[in-house]
Amino acid sequence: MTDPTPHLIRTSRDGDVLILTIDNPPVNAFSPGVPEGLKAGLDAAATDDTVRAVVIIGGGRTFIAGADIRTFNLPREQAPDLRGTIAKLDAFPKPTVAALHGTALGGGFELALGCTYRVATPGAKVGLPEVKLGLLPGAGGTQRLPRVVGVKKALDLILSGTPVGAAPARDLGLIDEIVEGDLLTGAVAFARRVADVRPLPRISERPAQPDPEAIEAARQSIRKTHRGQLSPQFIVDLVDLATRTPFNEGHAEEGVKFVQAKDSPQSRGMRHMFFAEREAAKIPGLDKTTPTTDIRRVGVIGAGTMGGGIAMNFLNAGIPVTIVETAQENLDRGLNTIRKTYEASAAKGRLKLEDVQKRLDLLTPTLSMNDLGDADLIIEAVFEDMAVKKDIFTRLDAVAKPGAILATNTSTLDVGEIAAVTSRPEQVIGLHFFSPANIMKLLEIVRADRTSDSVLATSLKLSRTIGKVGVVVGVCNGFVGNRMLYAYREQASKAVLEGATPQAVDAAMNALGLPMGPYAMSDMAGLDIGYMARRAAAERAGQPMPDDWVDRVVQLGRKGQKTGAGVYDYPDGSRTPVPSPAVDDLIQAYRAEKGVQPREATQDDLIARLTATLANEGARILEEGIALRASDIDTIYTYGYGFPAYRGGPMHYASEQGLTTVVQTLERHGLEVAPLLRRLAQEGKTFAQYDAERAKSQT
Ligand code: 3H9
Repeated sequence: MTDPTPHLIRTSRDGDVLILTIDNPPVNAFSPGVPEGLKAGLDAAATDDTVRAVVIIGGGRTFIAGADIRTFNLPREQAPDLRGTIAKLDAFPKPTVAALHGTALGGGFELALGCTYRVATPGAKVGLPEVKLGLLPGAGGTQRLPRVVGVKKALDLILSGTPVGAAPARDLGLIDEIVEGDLLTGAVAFARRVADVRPLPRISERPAQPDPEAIEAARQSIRKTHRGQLSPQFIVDLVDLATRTPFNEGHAEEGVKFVQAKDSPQSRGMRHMFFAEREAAKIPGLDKTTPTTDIRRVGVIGAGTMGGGIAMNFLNAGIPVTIVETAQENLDRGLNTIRKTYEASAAKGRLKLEDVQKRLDLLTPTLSMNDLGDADLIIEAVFEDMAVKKDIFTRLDAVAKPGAILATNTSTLDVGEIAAVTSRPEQVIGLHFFSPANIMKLLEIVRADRTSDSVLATSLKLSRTIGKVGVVVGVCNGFVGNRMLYAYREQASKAVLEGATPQAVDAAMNALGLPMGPYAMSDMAGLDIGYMARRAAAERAGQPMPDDWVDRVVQLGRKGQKTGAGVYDYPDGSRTPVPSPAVDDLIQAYRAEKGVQPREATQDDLIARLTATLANEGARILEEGIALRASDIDTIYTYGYGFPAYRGGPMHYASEQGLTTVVQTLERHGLEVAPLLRRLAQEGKTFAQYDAERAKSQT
């Protein structure tokens, strides 16, 4: 037989079994060319009497990792026909066996479910992660999965989007056999064993049992876990439908809902974030040949909340940590917090009890910086005071071994100025963790003017080792995230001065999808923290502190949740914010003093104003070269500041609104428009187009 599949599919034979190998690196996504190849292979096999069964397998590192996300913006007729390919498999007259390794995800796993049988390597994972892209499994997944695992488990798998390993998948009936040796050999042997089984056991022909309780529980749960999101609601409806209609009807409805979800701004936002996160790892000038250092031991200076949290990241990754404090009491307190945090995880079943001790055994507490001589990376995490940091770095320079990376966790200070006190400024970098540092996924990697490429590349690699999303930024006050936060808070404060209530501002941000508005957030973090940072910044600049009603709240001794009162009241130690009559009075008096006649602001206007402020500051950050791309800013704000991924980050959100509209909003509120933002608006462009043009000019 001549090769009927000249596309991204390789065709071969093992006796009476036809093998179709998908060859579309890096992850065998279902791109144009894959369906054509598979269909041609199946057509040829259907009419060839010497073929008794078909094996479909992925070349390279994985089976199909899903539909090709980049094709979702293509016109419908150009999109690869995944649903049609699976329909062909479902109707195929001979057994088909999907041989899975790596990650069979989304449309890839749906294709496997459309085959008659599935075999897998022990390390394979299968899953339907579409919900993480604001989508739903649109190639039969919502209809086939409940027919195999029941409604409850299907909802768990599809709503969480978390893949499962081969062994649990076999226990659930999703995989028929685990192949211990060579996958292809095992799959061909399996295909031969089932070649004569008739009727073919098609999943689409099985019934799905109704489970109204599970459906109701899922509806309740997604209101909390996926607040404001469209696709999880579709998923629950479709899984329910699988139990009430014949396969073809449910399948048709799934197709309609998939297109609706795919074309929604929510999915566009989440798809943007998927690629933004991956782009952040690509730094012009760095590549695979850039040398990196192995980080085998880490030193952390400071065992406070931040230092302790930072240390845990490395302990979790199996990297030993030496942690330094100035007084035994502080060291004991820090260690105790780390232990308690691990024990709490173990109590919740997230960590094995024996792992608690294993991780603690990797931690060496000390009161002497001299014990850091064997560390490959030392991270300073003491309070924000330039003099203190300079002193620490001078001493570190003397004790750290040659080649060690010296990092500061500063969130505001000039990393270059800190580096300049050492004899090795090229080895100094900012590693800005976000609190709680053991949980938050973001790591701002601050490149100072003399930081070496190797130190930068090592830091990026390390961010992945400890499960963080590292984004490279330049030096300025607050770097990217906090600088935008300052602008946002200042604007929120002005909105209140002009007439909005703090609770209306917070409610607007909640409606946008942020878990907390600026005031609930400041109260939780400690209202005095921003106050002290502003005071220190004003002192550094030799200027008086700008007048702000929020600072007057702090001056009343209302420092947030920790004092039972901040912008809100927290009666009886509660953490639920309650509007405060005292703060209302203070705001009214402040308005009167400033001669401001309060005007009510609508929720839409508050959202427009605050998001426009973020994009405006982001545009300045881009112009100054502090961030490499608008998408990096989106990654920072989504992973570090709770901006909902389904809005795609503040720069993407601004582009979705239309940059002209954003400019108009800024002008309406008397804000100075960043020149880059104005230019893009005039040219009718988006921030994504700006990123693409810049990337092109750099290659
Ligand atoms: C779907 O299937 C819809 C259907 O239900 C219905 C259709 C009708 N498409 O992450 P990595 C690229 S929705 C296009 O760095 P890893 C990625 O951008 C889809 N490109 O590697 C990167 O490119 P670059 C459901 C994709 O080893 C490169 O591959 N499936 C896709 O850390 C390497 O990726 C998913 O949601 C894709 N589907 O992780 C799975 N996937 O080198 C999404 C990856 O230019 N993918 N790329 O930066 C993943 O979760 C991870 O990529 C995976 C590998 C686990 C596969």
